[in-house]
Amino acid sequence: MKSKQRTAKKEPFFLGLDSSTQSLKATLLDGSLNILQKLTVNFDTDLPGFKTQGGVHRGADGLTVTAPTLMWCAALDLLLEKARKADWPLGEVVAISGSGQQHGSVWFARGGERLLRKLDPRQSLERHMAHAFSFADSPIWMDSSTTAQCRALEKALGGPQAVAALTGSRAYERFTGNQIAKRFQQDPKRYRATEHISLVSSFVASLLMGDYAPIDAADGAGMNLMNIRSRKWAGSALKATAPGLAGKLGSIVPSHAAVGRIHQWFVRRYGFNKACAVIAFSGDNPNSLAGLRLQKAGDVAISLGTSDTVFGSLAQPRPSAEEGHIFANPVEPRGYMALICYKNGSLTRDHVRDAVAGGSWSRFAELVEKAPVGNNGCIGFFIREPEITPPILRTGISRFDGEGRPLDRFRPEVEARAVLESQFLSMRLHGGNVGIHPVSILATGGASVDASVVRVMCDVLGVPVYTGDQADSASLGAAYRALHGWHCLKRKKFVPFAEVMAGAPAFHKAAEPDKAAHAVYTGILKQFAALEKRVIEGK
Ligand code: XUL
Repeated sequence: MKSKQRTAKKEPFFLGLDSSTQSLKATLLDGSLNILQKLTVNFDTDLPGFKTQGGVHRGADGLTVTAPTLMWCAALDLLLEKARKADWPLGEVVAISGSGQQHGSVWFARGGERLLRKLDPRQSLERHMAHAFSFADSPIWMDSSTTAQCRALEKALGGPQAVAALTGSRAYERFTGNQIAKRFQQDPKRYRATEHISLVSSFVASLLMGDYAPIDAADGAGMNLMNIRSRKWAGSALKATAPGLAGKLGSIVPSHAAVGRIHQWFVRRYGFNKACAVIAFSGDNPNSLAGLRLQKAGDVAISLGTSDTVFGSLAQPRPSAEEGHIFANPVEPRGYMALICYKNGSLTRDHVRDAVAGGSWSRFAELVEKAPVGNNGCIGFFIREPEITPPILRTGISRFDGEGRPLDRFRPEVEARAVLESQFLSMRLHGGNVGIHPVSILATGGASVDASVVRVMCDVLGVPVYTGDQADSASLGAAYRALHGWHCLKRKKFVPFAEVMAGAPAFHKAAEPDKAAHAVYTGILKQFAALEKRVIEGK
């Protein structure tokens, strides 16, 4: 830390927190967008008393997954303790924002608000909040125990597409509303004794400000309860979920809103400045969008990992019951973001690479080069894992020749090219279906360093591809949003995110599309969609 320089300039600092599944992280940023320091509390190893594995407890039914809420209180204390020991300039932090794993919920008992307001600096957060909750465990995004409640919501609102059109996604097991419906049905008495329900994001903000923090629109979109267009609670969804819910959820605010000032507890214990603003916390995916600076409609990231994820900003969403999610955009109050996820990502690409190229990426790239762009119309569907985009439950590889006739196998070079073309054609097709029309792509994740992967991605999608992994993008995005919210607060109006990000380091351009190759893929897309339909239907 350049402490001399700091004292001379009195530079403002910004703090981004990320309460994720396995850890609580912090990123310290200065006003010139430099990342100064990072810190992590790992739940399993730093807080072993809570006996979590990967930050969670799994139920005996194999479907229920929760986390102990008090662990998150203890983690915040420990993280700030580490920051103080590391001499972070907490007194000069002018704004804090944060990220929370999406969909998880925190259940406050009656009297919760009073406890928050009277946080006692002589006590740890864990001790002070020991009796604050009506349920000691928070259901989180890995929980898949609410299928019955999902079907009931869809039935009440007129089917999956109607739920998607209203809330941005069809009913999903992990979405908070369905988790709330389950708890109400299983334990109506405790539900009624619940004063307030927060998301993980708004919960951490509530601790910091010592009051119930509102839910922000971007994370609120992951509940199946918010009208995705008006960004207000959808009355029909609330009614179908549980009685008296509006009063337990509080209001929804834009993600850049300042929701309060830091509570005395943090001033007294850790030396924060009492003027430090708390900017609305949001979900991890919206924060990653901010961390990767996908700020204009058409800015898209493709993360190539165990699963592949496509997400980005868009102006005109097309919510779909079959594909992905539409959330409110965290940095553009009228905008949207979309997210689609594929189960078949790197493991599937690696499987084909192993089969045709003996495990070597360079040999695989040579094979891809050998086959013509568009593979003479040969198309394959590589379903190693049951796929969610689109839903294809039956695993296996389906191959077709240029006339749409099934084939048992492709030549190695055709097979190598087919797996890449198929994955990116699918992103073009299904991304387009929900309104993702890329203007530029940021490729991240392990496979984004492979030249043949980037080449095919670039030509199929037809826009420049940039690379540059941004580690801890959710925590960094939270720090960026703290800075953004602070500028909006200071100037008493919405300031475009791009304006405050102007000095951020540029990403590296890795590929420009080849127009002729892109035209070949445009010509194939219809046939790809028709064959995919056959694979889904098992014909
Ligand atoms: C998104 C989702 C996960 C969680 C945890 O819908 O369930 O990405 O946000 O990371």
